[in-house]
This record gives sequence, structure tokens and C-alpha cells, in this order.
Amino acid sequence: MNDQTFAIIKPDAFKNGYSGKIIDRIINSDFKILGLKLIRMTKSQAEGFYEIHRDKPFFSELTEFMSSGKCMVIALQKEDAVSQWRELIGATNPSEANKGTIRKDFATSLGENAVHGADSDENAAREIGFFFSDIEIIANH
Ligand code: IDP
Ligand code: MG
Repeated sequence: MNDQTFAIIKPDAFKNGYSGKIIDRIINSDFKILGLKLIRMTKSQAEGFYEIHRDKPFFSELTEFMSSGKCMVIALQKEDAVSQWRELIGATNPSEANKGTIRKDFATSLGENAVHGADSDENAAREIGFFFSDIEIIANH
């Protein structure tokens, strides 16, 4: 499982018309897309997804934002996928993200930062399982 990760194109990037550009970067960086769909989360679904951040001061703002519009949820495969994807998206705060990263180029602010990336193999597996059933993930690729 350590070759898979989980990504979201967040509502700000989707609304701003950046989904196609972000998917281009995914493909051009040699990730394989194992599953992808367009969703709109309820507030309580967003709270479930971000359960690990429940005690953070930004939890309410984050879950409001993530349920404010459509998102694309994406299961990705590549060798060392979790860290490769985090490198491609850049730092949480776009003003601190490296040049050429997705957050540097497409994010709106610290909270509305264009994309999500799982932070460990365990969380990647949990997050893929949160949104996708087995049959929605390409098995032979
Ligand atoms: P990450 O997405 O880079 O892993 P986390 O610390 O896991 O960053 O935070 C999850 C998400 O919560 C961030 O991507 C961002 O959307 C939001 N967030 C993080 N810190 C803040 C904050 O200080 N204010 C508002 N939103 C925040
Ligand atoms: Mg995180």
C-alpha cells in the first residue's frame, strides 16, 4: 500500500477552474490515477474526513470551507506516493510553498489552499477508503 496516496482538489481550486491544470500536473509527474470523482461534502462528512483535526482552532473554518462547494477526490499511485505528492503540492501555507508547486501556483490562502495530500501511508489508506469502495479503485494497471 505504500505506493498509494490520496488527494483532493479543494473547492477554491475547483471554483477557480484549476482542476484540469492540476490533473495535468498529476499526469505529467507520472502519478497513475486509480480513482477520481466529483463530490460535494456535507459539513458532517467533512468533519468525519478531518476527524484528526477536531481539536484544532481552524476545524470549523476548514470543514465549512470543504463543504462549501464541489471537490474532486483522487486516489493516486506512484513509488513513494505520499511524499512525492506532498512535494508536488508544496507547503500548507501557499506563501511558504516552493516555486512551481501546486499550492504556490493555484492556492487562494492558508485555509483555501487548492489541494489536500495524505500525510502518511496509514492516513492515505484510511482516506481512500473514506471516499472509494474497492470496485471504484483500478486494480489492474
Ligand atoms: P496539510 O493540508 O498541508 O496537511 P494540515 O496541517 O493537515 O495541512 O491542515 C489541514 C488543512 O487545514 C490545511 O490544508 C488547510 O486547508 C487548513 N488549515 C491548516 N492550518 C490552518 C490555519 O491556521 N487556518 C485556517 N486553515 C488552516
Ligand atoms: Mg494534513
